[in-house]
Amino acid sequence: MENSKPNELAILGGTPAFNKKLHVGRPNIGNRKRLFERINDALDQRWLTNNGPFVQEFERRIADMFGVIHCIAMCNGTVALEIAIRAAGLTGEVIVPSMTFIATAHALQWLGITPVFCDIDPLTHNLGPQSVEQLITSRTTGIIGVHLWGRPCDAEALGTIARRHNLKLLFDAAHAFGCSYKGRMIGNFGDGEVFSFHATKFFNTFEGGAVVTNNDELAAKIRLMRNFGFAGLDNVVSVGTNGKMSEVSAAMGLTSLETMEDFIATNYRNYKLYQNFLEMIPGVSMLTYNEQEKNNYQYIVLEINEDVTHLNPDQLKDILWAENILARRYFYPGCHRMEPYRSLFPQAGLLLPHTECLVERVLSLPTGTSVGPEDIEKICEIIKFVVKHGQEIRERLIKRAG
Ligand code: T4K
Repeated sequence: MENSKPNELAILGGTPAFNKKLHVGRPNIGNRKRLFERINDALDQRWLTNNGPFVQEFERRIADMFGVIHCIAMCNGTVALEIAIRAAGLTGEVIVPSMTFIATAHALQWLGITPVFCDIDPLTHNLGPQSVEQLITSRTTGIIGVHLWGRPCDAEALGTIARRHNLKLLFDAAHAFGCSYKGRMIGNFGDGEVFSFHATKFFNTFEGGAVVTNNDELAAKIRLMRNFGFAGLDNVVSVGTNGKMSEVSAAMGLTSLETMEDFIATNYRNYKLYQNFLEMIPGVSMLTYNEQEKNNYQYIVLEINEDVTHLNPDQLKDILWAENILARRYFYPGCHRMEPYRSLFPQAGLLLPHTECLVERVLSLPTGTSVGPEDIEKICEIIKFVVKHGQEIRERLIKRAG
């Protein structure tokens, strides 16, 4: 784009750079033949759900892979969170970040528990342990850390705080499947951790999720809750819900496991390419992963410094969308600024300065197996060009708006 002019941008009347839409979270698909074989098998066996053979195999494989005792597969990550929260006995108030997908807060609210929003560390984007401790009251029963973007929380510090105050500690590990913290796989921390296998995650089961834990008692409770509290055919021993994973989802999960390392390798390749092409663009910094740990590299996250780029993430997003690059503002505007929390806790933002600042700066870019090296080079060239001409483009966008 060396000799291009701003009016060649699609948002200013030019032709979009891409014919196909590039999504954040386009599903990775494993070996179709193996998937269809498994689905055929399930159909032949006429066993479609309720702790079927594929679900059991899927659970065993995950537990073995991460060195965790129990894996309980679920229909999705949100229900897995709700069940884990209820089984862990959380009530009253639970401390969570606001910088997360809305499901983390909703799972609590759904159960009549008050989510108390805690600020993040601006460097890690995860719960700041000190801020957590300041929010503990006599009503607090637990902490839910979120390993945002797959980068682990400071599980050690949070564990110390939880023990000191006799609180339960859960982790929303929706982004952190296949990641490690201090050399140990995510899944082994706190009282339990929750994965999401939604279609948009690098590893998917169409819809799906799981709770993993090393606590036998908690696992037993979760298994009961997943299936209405049934302990035998006609024997219901406690309240439960329907959190069961279907055999089709487990078949997809088992098939995805076979190519999971390839998915990660592609994400890593993309991550390094983005890093290479985006470095030196003033005002744009890319979130990095600690390469000493295991990472899934599924999110490419930019932090935009508007003072330098002259364009805010929203304007940049609109410019990219016009080119068919469907960048996302995950997790704008923060849970505390969404309903019902905005109305319930109108002052929450006062305690969340880092969250409020960060949600105004971040932008996620497309990656995964449907994004190739040439796509990334082109995306980065556009970003470079847009930032170079930021002031002029901003003025033209403002003029155009009215
Ligand atoms: N905790 C955290 C921290 C989470 O991030 C999530 C989920 C959860 C808990 C809850 O887990 P689940 O109950 O979902 O298992 C997505 C996902 O719906 C959600 O799973 C995910 N986090 C969140 C970060 O992103 P959106 O708002 O991006 O919308 P969605 O699903 O319509 O799709 C996004 C883009 O992906 C679209 O532009 C199109 C593309 N797409 C989507 C689907 C579903 C495809 O190309 N193919 C597809 O099949 O929420």
